[in-house]
Amino acid sequence: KSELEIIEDYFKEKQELLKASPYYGMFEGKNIIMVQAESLNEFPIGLKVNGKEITPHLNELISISHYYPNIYLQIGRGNTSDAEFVANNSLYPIADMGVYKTYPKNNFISLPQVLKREGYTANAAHGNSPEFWNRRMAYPSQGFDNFYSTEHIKIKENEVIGMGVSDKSMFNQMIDIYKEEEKPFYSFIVSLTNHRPFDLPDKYQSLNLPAEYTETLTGNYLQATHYFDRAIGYFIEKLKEEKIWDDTIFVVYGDHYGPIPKDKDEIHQLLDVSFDQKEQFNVPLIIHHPGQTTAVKNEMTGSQMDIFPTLASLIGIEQPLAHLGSSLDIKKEGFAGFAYETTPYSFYSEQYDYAASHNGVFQDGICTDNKTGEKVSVNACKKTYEQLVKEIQLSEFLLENNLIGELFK
Ligand code: GP9
Repeated sequence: KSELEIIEDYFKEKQELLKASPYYGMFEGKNIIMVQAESLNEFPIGLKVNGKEITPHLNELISISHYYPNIYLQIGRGNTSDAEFVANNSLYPIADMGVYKTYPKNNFISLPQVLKREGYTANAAHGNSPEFWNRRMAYPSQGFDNFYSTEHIKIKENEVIGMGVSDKSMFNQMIDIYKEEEKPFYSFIVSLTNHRPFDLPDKYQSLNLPAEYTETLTGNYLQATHYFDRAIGYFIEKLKEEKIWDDTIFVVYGDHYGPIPKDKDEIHQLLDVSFDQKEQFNVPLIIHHPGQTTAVKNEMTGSQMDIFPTLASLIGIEQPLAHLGSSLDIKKEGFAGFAYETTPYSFYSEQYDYAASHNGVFQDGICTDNKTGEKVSVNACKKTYEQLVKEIQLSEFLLENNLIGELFK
Protein backbone atom coordinates (compact mmCIF):
# COMPACT_ATOMS: atom_id res chain seq x y z
CA LYS A 1 0.00 0.00 0.00
CA SER A 2 1.14 3.54 -0.68
CA GLU A 3 1.80 5.91 2.20
CA LEU A 4 -1.38 7.82 1.41
CA GLU A 5 -3.44 4.61 1.42
CA ILE A 6 -2.09 3.74 4.85
CA ILE A 7 -3.05 7.20 6.09
CA GLU A 8 -6.51 6.84 4.55
CA ASP A 9 -7.00 3.55 6.41
CA TYR A 10 -6.05 5.26 9.66
CA PHE A 11 -8.67 7.95 9.10
CA LYS A 12 -11.29 5.44 7.92
CA GLU A 13 -10.90 3.50 11.16
CA LYS A 14 -11.41 6.69 13.18
CA GLN A 15 -14.48 7.65 11.18
CA GLU A 16 -16.03 4.20 11.54
CA LEU A 17 -15.99 4.68 15.34
CA LEU A 18 -18.31 7.70 15.04
CA LYS A 19 -21.18 5.35 14.21
CA ALA A 20 -21.16 4.12 17.81
CA SER A 21 -22.46 7.49 19.01
CA PRO A 22 -26.02 7.20 20.36
CA TYR A 23 -26.78 10.39 18.43
CA TYR A 24 -25.32 9.27 15.10
CA GLY A 25 -27.23 10.89 12.24
CA MET A 26 -29.96 12.15 14.56
CA PHE A 27 -29.64 15.78 13.47
CA GLU A 28 -29.06 15.37 9.76
CA GLY A 29 -30.02 18.56 7.91
CA LYS A 30 -30.09 20.79 11.01
CA ASN A 31 -28.29 24.15 10.96
CA ILE A 32 -25.10 24.50 12.97
CA ILE A 33 -24.18 27.74 14.71
CA MET A 34 -20.79 27.50 16.35
CA VAL A 35 -19.48 30.32 18.52
CA GLN A 36 -15.76 30.27 19.23
CA ALA A 37 -15.57 32.36 22.39
CA GLU A 38 -12.54 34.62 22.74
CA SER A 39 -10.53 33.98 25.93
CA LEU A 40 -13.23 31.87 27.56
CA ASN A 41 -11.75 29.64 30.22
CA GLU A 42 -13.72 26.92 31.95
CA PHE A 43 -13.35 28.28 35.52
CA PRO A 44 -15.89 31.18 35.27
CA ILE A 45 -18.63 28.72 34.26
CA GLY A 46 -20.88 28.12 37.27
CA LEU A 47 -18.71 30.46 39.37
CA LYS A 48 -20.42 32.90 41.73
CA VAL A 49 -18.92 36.04 43.25
CA ASN A 50 -20.90 37.60 46.08
CA GLY A 51 -23.75 35.22 45.26
CA LYS A 52 -23.93 36.40 41.64
CA GLU A 53 -23.26 34.09 38.68
CA ILE A 54 -20.57 35.25 36.25
CA THR A 55 -22.13 33.31 33.35
CA PRO A 56 -25.88 32.98 34.08
CA HIS A 57 -26.84 32.54 30.41
CA LEU A 58 -24.19 29.95 29.67
CA ASN A 59 -25.22 28.16 32.87
CA GLU A 60 -28.80 28.17 31.65
CA LEU A 61 -27.70 26.90 28.25
CA ILE A 62 -25.76 24.11 29.98
CA SER A 63 -28.95 23.08 31.81
CA ILE A 64 -30.48 22.12 28.43
CA SER A 65 -27.33 21.00 26.59
CA HIS A 66 -24.48 18.55 26.43
CA TYR A 67 -21.71 20.01 28.49
CA TYR A 68 -18.09 18.86 28.31
CA PRO A 69 -16.13 20.45 31.18
CA ASN A 70 -12.83 18.60 30.59
CA ILE A 71 -11.82 19.99 27.21
CA TYR A 72 -8.39 21.50 26.55
CA LEU A 73 -7.09 24.03 24.02
CA GLN A 74 -4.66 23.02 21.28
CA ILE A 75 -3.47 26.34 19.91
CA GLY A 76 -0.10 26.84 18.29
CA ARG A 77 1.60 29.95 16.94
CA GLY A 78 -1.66 31.09 15.35
CA ASN A 79 -3.40 31.47 18.72
CA THR A 80 -7.12 32.24 18.09
CA SER A 81 -6.82 31.27 14.42
CA ASP A 82 -5.30 27.91 15.33
CA ALA A 83 -8.21 27.19 17.67
CA GLU A 84 -10.48 27.83 14.67
CA PHE A 85 -8.37 25.52 12.54
CA VAL A 86 -8.32 22.70 15.08
CA ALA A 87 -12.08 22.85 15.75
CA ASN A 88 -12.91 22.85 12.03
CA ASN A 89 -10.27 20.38 10.83
CA SER A 90 -9.45 18.07 13.74
CA LEU A 91 -5.71 18.14 13.00
CA TYR A 92 -2.79 19.58 14.98
CA PRO A 93 -1.92 23.15 13.90
CA ILE A 94 1.70 22.40 13.05
CA ALA A 95 2.88 25.56 11.27
CA ASP A 96 5.55 28.13 12.06
CA MET A 97 3.22 31.13 11.87
CA GLY A 98 -0.08 29.36 12.52
CA VAL A 99 -1.93 27.40 9.84
CA TYR A 100 -3.85 30.37 8.38
CA LYS A 101 -0.63 32.27 7.72
CA THR A 102 1.63 29.37 6.77
CA TYR A 103 -0.76 27.28 4.65
CA PRO A 104 -3.65 29.57 3.67
CA LYS A 105 -4.08 27.97 0.23
CA ASN A 106 -3.72 24.30 1.13
CA ASN A 107 -6.55 21.90 0.41
CA PHE A 108 -8.51 20.77 3.45
CA ILE A 109 -11.31 18.43 4.44
CA SER A 110 -12.77 20.96 6.87
CA LEU A 111 -16.16 21.02 8.55
CA PRO A 112 -17.52 23.77 6.25
CA GLN A 113 -16.40 21.92 3.14
CA VAL A 114 -17.86 18.64 4.28
CA LEU A 115 -21.15 20.27 5.26
CA LYS A 116 -21.38 22.04 1.90
CA ARG A 117 -21.21 18.66 0.19
CA GLU A 118 -24.18 17.70 2.38
CA GLY A 119 -26.14 20.66 0.96
CA TYR A 120 -25.29 23.29 3.58
CA THR A 121 -24.17 26.87 3.05
CA ALA A 122 -21.19 27.93 5.20
CA ASN A 123 -20.17 31.34 6.47
CA ALA A 124 -17.83 32.81 9.07
CA ALA A 125 -18.20 36.01 11.08
CA HIS A 126 -15.73 38.11 13.08
CA GLY A 127 -16.08 41.79 13.97
CA ASN A 128 -12.61 42.82 12.94
CA SER A 129 -10.51 43.34 9.81
CA PRO A 130 -10.39 40.33 7.48
CA GLU A 131 -6.60 40.63 7.38
CA PHE A 132 -6.23 39.67 11.03
CA TRP A 133 -4.69 36.20 11.20
CA ASN A 134 -4.84 36.14 7.39
CA ARG A 135 -8.45 35.04 7.50
CA ARG A 136 -9.29 36.76 4.23
CA MET A 137 -6.93 34.46 2.42
CA ALA A 138 -7.44 31.37 4.56
CA TYR A 139 -11.24 31.21 4.83
CA PRO A 140 -11.99 30.34 1.18
CA SER A 141 -9.72 27.25 1.42
CA GLN A 142 -11.49 26.33 4.64
CA GLY A 143 -14.76 26.40 2.69
CA PHE A 144 -16.40 29.54 4.05
CA ASP A 145 -18.28 31.20 1.18
CA ASN A 146 -19.00 34.42 3.02
CA PHE A 147 -16.90 36.15 5.62
CA TYR A 148 -18.86 38.70 7.63
CA SER A 149 -15.99 40.92 8.79
CA THR A 150 -15.84 44.72 9.18
CA GLU A 151 -15.27 44.96 5.42
CA HIS A 152 -18.43 43.10 4.47
CA ILE A 153 -21.17 45.31 3.10
CA LYS A 154 -23.73 43.81 5.47
CA ILE A 155 -21.70 44.42 8.64
CA LYS A 156 -22.11 47.80 10.31
CA GLU A 157 -19.59 49.08 12.82
CA ASN A 158 -22.45 50.47 14.87
CA GLU A 159 -21.01 49.53 18.25
CA VAL A 160 -17.28 49.09 18.66
CA ILE A 161 -15.76 47.82 21.89
CA GLY A 162 -12.02 47.24 22.22
CA MET A 163 -10.69 45.49 19.12
CA GLY A 164 -13.81 45.53 16.99
CA VAL A 165 -17.57 45.32 16.57
CA SER A 166 -19.13 44.28 19.88
CA ASP A 167 -20.24 40.69 20.32
CA LYS A 168 -23.83 41.79 20.88
CA SER A 169 -23.89 43.80 17.67
CA MET A 170 -22.32 40.93 15.68
CA PHE A 171 -24.86 38.45 17.04
CA ASN A 172 -27.67 40.86 16.21
CA GLN A 173 -26.41 41.41 12.67
CA MET A 174 -26.04 37.68 12.11
CA ILE A 175 -29.71 37.17 12.98
CA ASP A 176 -30.65 39.41 10.03
CA ILE A 177 -28.28 37.46 7.79
CA TYR A 178 -29.78 34.11 8.88
CA LYS A 179 -33.24 35.30 7.91
CA GLU A 180 -32.06 35.44 4.30
CA GLU A 181 -29.65 32.50 4.46
CA GLU A 182 -30.50 29.34 2.58
CA LYS A 183 -31.13 26.45 4.99
CA PRO A 184 -29.48 24.39 6.30
CA PHE A 185 -26.52 26.61 7.09
CA TYR A 186 -23.31 26.40 9.05
CA SER A 187 -22.41 29.68 10.73
CA PHE A 188 -19.07 29.98 12.51
CA ILE A 189 -18.78 33.09 14.70
CA VAL A 190 -15.51 34.13 16.30
CA SER A 191 -16.29 36.43 19.23
CA LEU A 192 -13.93 39.26 20.16
CA THR A 193 -15.03 41.60 22.96
CA ASN A 194 -13.57 39.43 25.75
CA HIS A 195 -9.99 40.06 24.61
CA ARG A 196 -6.99 40.80 26.77
CA PRO A 197 -6.52 43.27 28.57
CA PHE A 198 -10.29 42.92 29.25
CA ASP A 199 -10.82 46.61 30.02
CA LEU A 200 -14.48 46.94 29.16
CA PRO A 201 -15.81 50.54 29.16
CA ASP A 202 -17.76 51.30 32.37
CA LYS A 203 -21.15 51.43 30.67
CA TYR A 204 -20.84 47.75 29.66
CA GLN A 205 -19.77 46.58 33.11
CA SER A 206 -22.85 45.14 34.74
CA LEU A 207 -21.33 42.82 37.32
CA ASN A 208 -21.40 44.11 40.86
CA LEU A 209 -18.00 43.04 42.18
CA PRO A 210 -16.62 43.64 45.69
CA ALA A 211 -14.18 46.56 46.09
CA GLU A 212 -11.08 44.35 46.15
CA TYR A 213 -11.67 43.44 42.46
CA THR A 214 -11.37 47.07 41.33
CA GLU A 215 -8.65 47.53 38.71
CA THR A 216 -7.53 43.93 38.92
CA LEU A 217 -7.03 41.72 35.89
CA THR A 218 -9.30 39.16 37.54
CA GLY A 219 -12.10 41.70 38.04
CA ASN A 220 -11.74 42.96 34.46
CA TYR A 221 -11.77 39.41 33.11
CA LEU A 222 -14.93 38.54 35.04
CA GLN A 223 -16.63 41.73 33.77
CA ALA A 224 -15.70 40.99 30.16
CA THR A 225 -16.75 37.34 30.49
CA HIS A 226 -20.04 38.48 32.00
CA TYR A 227 -20.50 40.82 29.01
CA PHE A 228 -19.96 37.90 26.60
CA ASP A 229 -22.41 35.81 28.58
CA ARG A 230 -25.11 38.48 28.28
CA ALA A 231 -24.45 38.77 24.54
CA ILE A 232 -24.88 34.99 24.16
CA GLY A 233 -28.11 35.12 26.19
CA TYR A 234 -29.38 37.85 23.87
CA PHE A 235 -28.37 35.83 20.78
CA ILE A 236 -30.21 32.72 21.97
CA GLU A 237 -33.36 34.73 22.70
CA LYS A 238 -33.25 36.21 19.19
CA LEU A 239 -32.71 32.77 17.64
CA LYS A 240 -35.78 31.57 19.49
CA GLU A 241 -37.83 34.60 18.41
CA GLU A 242 -36.90 34.02 14.80
CA LYS A 243 -37.72 30.30 15.10
CA ILE A 244 -34.18 29.28 14.15
CA TRP A 245 -33.30 27.77 17.53
CA ASP A 246 -35.30 24.54 17.23
CA ASP A 247 -33.65 23.65 13.92
CA THR A 248 -30.11 24.36 15.03
CA ILE A 249 -27.23 22.59 16.74
CA PHE A 250 -25.78 25.39 18.86
CA VAL A 251 -22.14 25.13 19.95
CA VAL A 252 -20.04 27.34 22.23
CA TYR A 253 -16.41 26.67 23.16
CA GLY A 254 -13.45 28.67 24.42
CA ASP A 255 -10.56 29.35 22.02
CA HIS A 256 -7.81 29.71 24.63
CA TYR A 257 -7.06 31.00 28.11
CA GLY A 258 -7.94 34.48 29.27
CA PRO A 259 -5.60 34.97 32.24
CA ILE A 260 -1.97 33.91 31.94
CA PRO A 261 0.43 32.41 34.54
CA LYS A 262 1.42 35.80 35.96
CA ASP A 263 -2.25 36.31 36.97
CA LYS A 264 -2.29 33.05 38.92
CA ASP A 265 -1.70 34.40 42.43
CA GLU A 266 -4.32 37.12 42.08
CA ILE A 267 -6.94 34.64 40.81
CA HIS A 268 -6.14 32.32 43.66
CA GLN A 269 -6.36 35.08 46.23
CA LEU A 270 -9.62 36.56 44.93
CA LEU A 271 -11.50 33.51 43.70
CA ASP A 272 -9.80 30.63 45.47
CA VAL A 273 -9.28 29.01 42.07
CA SER A 274 -5.91 27.31 41.71
CA PHE A 275 -5.06 28.55 38.24
CA ASP A 276 -2.44 25.90 37.45
CA GLN A 277 -1.53 24.90 33.92
CA LYS A 278 -4.34 22.37 33.60
CA GLU A 279 -6.88 25.00 34.68
CA GLN A 280 -5.30 27.52 32.32
CA PHE A 281 -5.65 25.20 29.31
CA ASN A 282 -9.18 24.10 30.25
CA VAL A 283 -11.90 25.60 28.02
CA PRO A 284 -15.63 24.86 28.12
CA LEU A 285 -17.52 23.09 25.34
CA ILE A 286 -21.32 23.21 25.17
CA ILE A 287 -23.35 21.53 22.44
CA HIS A 288 -27.10 22.04 22.44
CA HIS A 289 -28.96 19.40 20.42
CA PRO A 290 -32.13 20.60 18.69
CA GLY A 291 -35.09 19.97 20.99
CA GLN A 292 -32.91 19.15 24.01
CA THR A 293 -34.51 20.19 27.31
CA THR A 294 -32.30 18.54 29.94
CA ALA A 295 -28.63 18.63 30.86
CA VAL A 296 -26.14 15.93 29.89
CA LYS A 297 -22.75 16.36 31.54
CA ASN A 298 -19.98 14.39 29.89
CA GLU A 299 -16.71 14.46 31.81
CA MET A 300 -14.61 12.74 29.18
CA THR A 301 -11.17 14.30 28.77
CA GLY A 302 -11.06 15.79 25.30
CA SER A 303 -9.81 18.63 23.19
CA GLN A 304 -10.81 21.12 20.54
CA MET A 305 -9.93 18.41 18.03
CA ASP A 306 -12.98 16.43 19.13
CA ILE A 307 -15.45 19.14 18.08
CA PHE A 308 -15.53 18.32 14.34
CA PRO A 309 -15.98 14.53 14.78
CA THR A 310 -18.59 15.06 17.51
CA LEU A 311 -20.58 17.27 15.12
CA ALA A 312 -19.98 14.96 12.16
CA SER A 313 -21.53 12.11 14.14
CA LEU A 314 -24.58 14.21 15.07
CA ILE A 315 -25.15 14.95 11.37
CA GLY A 316 -24.23 11.38 10.37
CA ILE A 317 -21.71 12.27 7.70
CA GLU A 318 -20.81 9.30 5.49
CA GLN A 319 -18.37 10.97 3.07
CA PRO A 320 -14.69 10.26 3.87
CA LEU A 321 -13.26 12.43 6.65
CA ALA A 322 -9.73 13.02 7.89
CA HIS A 323 -10.08 13.74 11.59
CA LEU A 324 -7.74 12.87 14.43
CA GLY A 325 -10.23 13.58 17.22
CA SER A 326 -13.17 11.44 18.30
CA SER A 327 -16.83 11.89 19.09
CA LEU A 328 -17.05 12.86 22.75
CA ASP A 329 -20.36 11.03 22.99
CA ILE A 330 -18.70 7.63 22.70
CA LYS A 331 -17.30 6.19 25.89
CA LYS A 332 -13.58 5.78 25.37
CA GLU A 333 -10.23 6.71 26.77
CA GLY A 334 -10.23 10.40 25.86
CA PHE A 335 -7.15 12.58 25.87
CA ALA A 336 -5.93 16.05 24.96
CA GLY A 337 -2.52 16.17 23.29
CA PHE A 338 -0.35 19.23 22.89
CA ALA A 339 1.93 20.08 20.02
CA TYR A 340 2.89 23.56 21.22
CA GLU A 341 1.54 24.55 24.60
CA THR A 342 3.61 23.06 27.46
CA THR A 343 6.09 20.87 25.63
CA PRO A 344 5.28 18.97 22.44
CA TYR A 345 3.95 15.47 23.12
CA SER A 346 2.64 16.35 26.59
CA PHE A 347 -0.95 15.30 27.23
CA TYR A 348 -3.82 15.06 29.70
CA SER A 349 -5.92 11.89 29.66
CA GLU A 350 -8.60 10.10 31.69
CA GLN A 351 -6.16 8.60 34.12
CA TYR A 352 -2.65 9.79 33.34
CA ASP A 353 -1.13 13.16 32.56
CA TYR A 354 2.22 13.28 30.83
CA ALA A 355 4.65 16.21 30.96
CA ALA A 356 7.23 15.70 28.23
CA SER A 357 10.85 16.51 28.92
CA HIS A 358 12.48 19.40 27.05
CA ASN A 359 15.11 16.99 25.74
CA GLY A 360 12.38 15.07 23.89
CA VAL A 361 13.32 11.72 25.48
CA PHE A 362 10.17 9.86 26.42
CA GLN A 363 11.68 8.21 29.51
CA ASP A 364 12.70 11.62 30.89
CA GLY A 365 9.13 12.92 30.94
CA ILE A 366 6.87 12.76 34.01
CA CYS A 367 3.78 10.55 34.08
CA THR A 368 1.28 11.33 36.85
CA ASP A 369 -1.80 9.41 37.94
CA ASN A 370 -4.22 12.32 37.98
CA LYS A 371 -6.63 10.55 40.34
CA THR A 372 -4.02 10.26 43.11
CA GLY A 373 -1.58 12.99 42.04
CA GLU A 374 1.22 10.41 42.36
CA LYS A 375 4.11 10.16 39.94
CA VAL A 376 4.06 6.71 38.28
CA SER A 377 6.30 4.81 35.88
CA VAL A 378 6.43 6.56 32.48
CA ASN A 379 5.40 3.29 30.90
CA ALA A 380 1.82 3.97 32.03
CA CYS A 381 1.84 6.93 29.63
CA LYS A 382 3.50 5.12 26.74
CA LYS A 383 0.52 4.05 24.64
CA THR A 384 -1.09 7.51 24.53
CA TYR A 385 2.30 9.13 24.00
CA GLU A 386 2.97 6.97 20.95
CA GLN A 387 -0.42 7.75 19.48
CA LEU A 388 0.15 11.45 20.07
CA VAL A 389 3.59 11.47 18.44
CA LYS A 390 2.16 9.66 15.43
CA GLU A 391 -0.75 12.09 15.07
CA ILE A 392 1.34 15.24 15.47
CA GLN A 393 3.81 13.95 12.88
CA LEU A 394 0.96 12.98 10.58
CA SER A 395 -0.53 16.48 10.84
CA GLU A 396 2.84 18.01 10.03
CA PHE A 397 3.39 15.71 7.05
CA LEU A 398 -0.06 16.38 5.59
CA LEU A 399 0.13 20.15 6.06
CA GLU A 400 3.70 20.59 4.90
CA ASN A 401 3.12 18.59 1.72
CA ASN A 402 -0.43 19.84 1.11
CA LEU A 403 -1.73 16.27 0.98
CA ILE A 404 -5.09 16.49 2.72
CA GLY A 405 -6.81 17.22 -0.60
CA GLU A 406 -5.12 14.16 -2.13
CA LEU A 407 -6.78 11.78 0.31
CA PHE A 408 -9.72 9.60 -0.80
CA LYS A 409 -9.44 10.62 -4.47
C1 GP9 B 1 -8.20 38.81 16.15
C2 GP9 B 1 -8.81 38.01 17.22
C3 GP9 B 1 -7.91 37.84 18.41
O1 GP9 B 1 -8.94 38.87 14.97
O2 GP9 B 1 -9.30 36.83 16.73
O3 GP9 B 1 -6.89 36.94 18.23
P1 GP9 B 1 -5.86 36.60 19.43
O4 GP9 B 1 -5.10 37.86 19.71
O5 GP9 B 1 -6.67 36.19 20.63
O6 GP9 B 1 -5.04 35.48 18.90
